[in-house]
Amino acid sequence: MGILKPEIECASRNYLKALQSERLIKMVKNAYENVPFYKQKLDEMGIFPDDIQSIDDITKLPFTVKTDLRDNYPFGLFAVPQSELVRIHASSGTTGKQTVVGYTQKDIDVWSECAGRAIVATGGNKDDLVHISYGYGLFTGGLGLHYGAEYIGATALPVSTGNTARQLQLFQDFGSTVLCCTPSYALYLGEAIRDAGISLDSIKLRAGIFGAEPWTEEMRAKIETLLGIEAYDIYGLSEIAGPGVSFDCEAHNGMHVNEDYFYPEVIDPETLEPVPDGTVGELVFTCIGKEALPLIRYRTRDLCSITHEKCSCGRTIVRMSKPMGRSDDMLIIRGVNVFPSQIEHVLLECGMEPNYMITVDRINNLDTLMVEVEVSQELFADTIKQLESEKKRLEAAMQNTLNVHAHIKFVEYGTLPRSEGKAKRVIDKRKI
Ligand code: DLL
Repeated sequence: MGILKPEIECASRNYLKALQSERLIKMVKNAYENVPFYKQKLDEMGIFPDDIQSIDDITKLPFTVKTDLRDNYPFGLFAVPQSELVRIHASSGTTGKQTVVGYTQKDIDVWSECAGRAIVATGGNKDDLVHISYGYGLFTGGLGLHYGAEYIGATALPVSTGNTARQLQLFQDFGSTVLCCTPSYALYLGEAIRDAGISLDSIKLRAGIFGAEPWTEEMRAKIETLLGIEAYDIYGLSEIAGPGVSFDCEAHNGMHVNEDYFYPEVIDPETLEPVPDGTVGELVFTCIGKEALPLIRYRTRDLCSITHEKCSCGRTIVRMSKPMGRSDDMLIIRGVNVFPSQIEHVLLECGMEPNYMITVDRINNLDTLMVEVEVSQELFADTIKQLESEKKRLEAAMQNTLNVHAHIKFVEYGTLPRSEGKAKRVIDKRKI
């Protein structure tokens, strides 16, 4: 498969380290001189830009968290005046003010290149018609992949989300080759193709670039079958750039971090100390190649591990494992930590449909966990006795993996809400 920038993506570790050191020194200076928040923080800690001589000095620097962005809403952490910005994006999150991010022209170029690397890693080139069904707007998904597609000279098709019938029509009429959207929407599009009786031979899709939410390997297999494509993961967050912070290659064995621009660390979220390769912890990024928003050691809340081992695809840049969830998505049920992705894993492993809804409640001071899952038409037609035994099998599998009891409730196919963007799969009534 293709590699857009082999001189970086396959560079020696020494070369990368030298580049990162040079860029870190420059960015810390920029942050110190142009962002009063960082000047104050570093002054308080008695650290000065000159103390940073190489990338290894990064651990001397303070962390940045989401509330720092919110406290300095909207433009307080920007290192350039608004006249230097060419774009603003924002992410809504579930609570509080929007998190606002800005880009200079150079930042947009960097981000487009990173998204371009992700498309090229799927075998993408100028002959591709990149069908973008991520949302366009303040969300970074749509425009991120759009600029990535144009960067490599492919044809961008800015369909955005929604109007599923039109999406299918365009697949057939325009011959889209690469689909970009959330994995939950990809699944929905796949189901829609199947339900409409459209033959996979009549569409030209060959690859999909899916991200913006956690998804399991089982979900990947399901989407690949429904759409007749190879599915690639893509990771990113608006604070750091958007989609393309890291991306999947043909090995599908972790996502390659564009570490020449976004330097990753994994820390223990309790002690805040870096953990060794292979150990799961919280992912932290430093934007060593950005001008407008030079975030230092930004705590993503995403939980994963990293490895510096060379990949079979030839790339040497660090790989991160699929984020299993965010520390703030983790449910604590009767004291046991449960991630929605574990529930998805069990359901798909047991042959169920990946359409489910998790409801957590507290009844008589006891937490309860209910998983509604859609069943296929065939299963729904089964006798009550058969359904009951299927339910028992699932509940046992859940207990095994989660170590807590999950009550399974079967619902008819097509009755749970479908998502065009990030799927909402958890209702926690305990907070209400
Ligand atoms: O979701 C950017 C994006 C757009 C990424 C399109 C990929 C594709 P935010 O809205 O700021 O940005 O949300 C970022 O989404 O911290 C993760 O928790 C989660 N996330 C993003 N990609 C993945 C992925 C965009 N591939 C937050 N796997 C991140 C798991 C993901 N979680």
